[in-house]
Amino acid sequence: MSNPQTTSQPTRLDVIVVGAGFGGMYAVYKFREMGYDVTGIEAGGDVGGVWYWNRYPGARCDLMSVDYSYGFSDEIQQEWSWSEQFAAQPEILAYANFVADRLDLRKSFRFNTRVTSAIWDEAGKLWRATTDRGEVIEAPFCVMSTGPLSIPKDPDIPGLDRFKGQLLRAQKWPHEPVDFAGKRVGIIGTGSTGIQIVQEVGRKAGELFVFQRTPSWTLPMRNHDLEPDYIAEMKKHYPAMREAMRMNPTGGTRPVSTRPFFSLPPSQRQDVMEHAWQDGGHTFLACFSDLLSNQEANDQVADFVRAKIGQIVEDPKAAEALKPRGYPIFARRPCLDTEYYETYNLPNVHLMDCLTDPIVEITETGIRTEVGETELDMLILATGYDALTGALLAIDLRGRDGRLLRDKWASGPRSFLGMMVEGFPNLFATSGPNGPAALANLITIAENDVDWVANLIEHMKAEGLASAEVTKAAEDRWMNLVLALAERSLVRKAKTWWVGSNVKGKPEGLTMFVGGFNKYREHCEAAAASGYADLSFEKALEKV
Ligand code: NA7
Repeated sequence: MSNPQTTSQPTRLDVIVVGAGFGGMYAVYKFREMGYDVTGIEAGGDVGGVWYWNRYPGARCDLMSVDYSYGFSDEIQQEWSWSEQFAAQPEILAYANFVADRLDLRKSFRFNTRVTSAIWDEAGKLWRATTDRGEVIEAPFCVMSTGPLSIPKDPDIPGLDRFKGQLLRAQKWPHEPVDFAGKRVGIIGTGSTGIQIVQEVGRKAGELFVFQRTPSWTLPMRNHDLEPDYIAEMKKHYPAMREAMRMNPTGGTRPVSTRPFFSLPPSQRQDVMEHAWQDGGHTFLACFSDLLSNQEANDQVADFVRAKIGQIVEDPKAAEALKPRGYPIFARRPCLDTEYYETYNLPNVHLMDCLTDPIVEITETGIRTEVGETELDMLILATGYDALTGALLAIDLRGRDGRLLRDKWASGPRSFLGMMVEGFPNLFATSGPNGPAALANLITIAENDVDWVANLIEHMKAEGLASAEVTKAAEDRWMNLVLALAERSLVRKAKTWWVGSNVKGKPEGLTMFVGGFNKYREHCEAAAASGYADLSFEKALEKV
């Protein structure tokens, strides 16, 4: 690989990979192992993707650590041992670094470099990517592993740039420790990120003011250390476990129930819900099959969880404000917490209910709501992301005939399997917006997608094909399926980043594949088994 200086001559590769999160890391490894000249381009300073940036206190994955890890290398899964059931960000980042060291990945990446444009050259049958360092890189294949959560979104509140105190963004957290002791800290946002921060910072700050607009559903995580015996057992059975994950709608090991809620008598339902609450994690979803399709069943679980909130939070007014209403439980990403609700029983933690007293502006010294101003030394933004499509659309991506992806997706993302877009030959996305994306284990999806793309490229090489493009008919067929399944899911009923409603002007709609990872994988396999009948190919002048 030539050096990463600005050059006037384009660098020629076989494959460009964008992103050094878990998808991009595996993609670079896979293509390198296959003998291709591949380089990964990453805006961050090192590997890890979202886990490189999200260093806020309390950052933790809400998937079990043994699930949220690579299965492609038995050496790696045997050598690495997780310390907790749900790993914290430092351990996940350490894992990403371990993998990068173990596979010597960094030599194939350019860090601190952002791809600003990628343009299909029809004559050369290649992608020409430009970076913010002025480099031009050409390759027949371009793989976007840009991640569903990589473009932070500031709140649209006037005055943000006026604040004279310390402003902290959860998604771009400083690498140095932040001291909250004795400080008046405000936080805007109570999604998964805000909840993780509140339960941590509430115990450290002088005063914590939580500006909550929509209360989230959150369930006890019940995290714990992993015992050596458990880890040894896992390692013994990793191959079977990974196979089970591939068969599972979540892409993880948690079993999925086949028992509808109302198939049990009321007292047994109550017992099962109590067990799920005590067990922690996403056990509710392992207990009932229809919580995302049967509104009545969903309502009963929602009532159960609201009652729990009322039992934990001592101040009745705060308890009421913390109870989510008006949208189904699990239709927003269900958060997992550790004594989040208990945090509101601390005398220094104050819930600021923005539904009854909306934020008007951010001032030099704090936050002004309709009722008055709260003075702050520090303000934390946990206001989410321009998710799923944000990172792809941030790049000036032009396909055949100069067609812009932004134009094609003006009414929402459309693709085949979340991986290929009609009009954009040889461009691939891993964990793309029309696959299972946020609804299943992203590492399982990324491995599936990278393998699928790798197999396609091998097929093209064997057949002497220069370009592959999904047909419009196949893309339409996939999107019809995605949208028909979405129509039946309660997930579309909440206003969230899952449906794009958190970003002003973004087209709204549930465009993820809600049929489960296992079904998604079957569709991917069928597409390959058909000899890629959904794609049109062009012959190569010379083999790649
Ligand atoms: P989320 O889940 O999108 O949460 C963002 C939060 O920020 C949410 O509570 C929003 O309230 C709040 N927000 C955004 N803008 C405003 C304004 N202007 N005023 C008040 N509150 C605001 O992002 P997270 O980072 O927490 O989680 C993203 C994913 O990461 C999560 O689902 C997991 O998969 C991991 P709103 O709901 O819009 O009323």
